[in-house]
Amino acid sequence: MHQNLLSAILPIANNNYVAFTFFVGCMAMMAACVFFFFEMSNVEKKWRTSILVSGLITFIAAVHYYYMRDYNLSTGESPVFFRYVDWILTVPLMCVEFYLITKKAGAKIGLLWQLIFASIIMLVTGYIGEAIYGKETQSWIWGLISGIAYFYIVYIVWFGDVAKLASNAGPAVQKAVKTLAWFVLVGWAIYPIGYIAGTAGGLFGMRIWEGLSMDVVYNIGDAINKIGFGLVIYALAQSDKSTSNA
Ligand SMILES: *C/C=C(C)/C=C/C=C(C)/C=C/C1=C(C)CCCC1(C)C
Repeated sequence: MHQNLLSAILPIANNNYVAFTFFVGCMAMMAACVFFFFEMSNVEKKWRTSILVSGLITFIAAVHYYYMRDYNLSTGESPVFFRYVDWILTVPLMCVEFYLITKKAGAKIGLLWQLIFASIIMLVTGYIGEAIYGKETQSWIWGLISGIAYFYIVYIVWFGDVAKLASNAGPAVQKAVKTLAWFVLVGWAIYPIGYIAGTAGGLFGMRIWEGLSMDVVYNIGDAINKIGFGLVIYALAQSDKSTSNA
């Protein structure tokens, strides 16, 4: 038993940098999750649900990283299924964050459903492209459909209802929504790089970034986006606390 455990863990310490990023990713998500749950009591009541959702996002990711790390270590393959189960749970929760923040400025539940619907199209088509057509040239077509849904989310956040509602809100909310919009535009754009690198169809049929590990790219993207998103909301809750009594 100990022998098995050791031989399973050793590759991480040696040169398996893919396994290493799963390992570190798992730890980072756990730590972030503990942080958000404990800090819930340090923010004003109106921000507690937002911080709770940040904690849930990193909790769900921590559990999935625990399994993905194991799966990758024992098979050497991409844990495509766990990856997408994680995303299909956590990305809609990030949409909930946008909704909760802009709700105080009058956001309707329809906006939340619009964001969730677009993110489900983005992820389901991405999953089909990876899990079913990942080794065929046509994978790029699924990536393209997914990309269109992604740009629709970018549009809503930068120019649509999220942006409009934020401009009616206070300066703290305005600033936070702007930062989160940058996360969606730049941070989320990390994912298509992984997809292009890791699928046979590449970019419109062109094979580029072939040497990149899809999992390393996704793991970096997750760490930046899930923890970063949560920290932006935490900073918002903190700054709003200090200005509300002024
Ligand atoms: C915590 C997880 C997050 C924020 C995951 C986000 C995932 C994406 C934005 C994925 C996007 C994709 C494309 C835009 C095209 C290629 C296929 C995907 C699914 C990788």
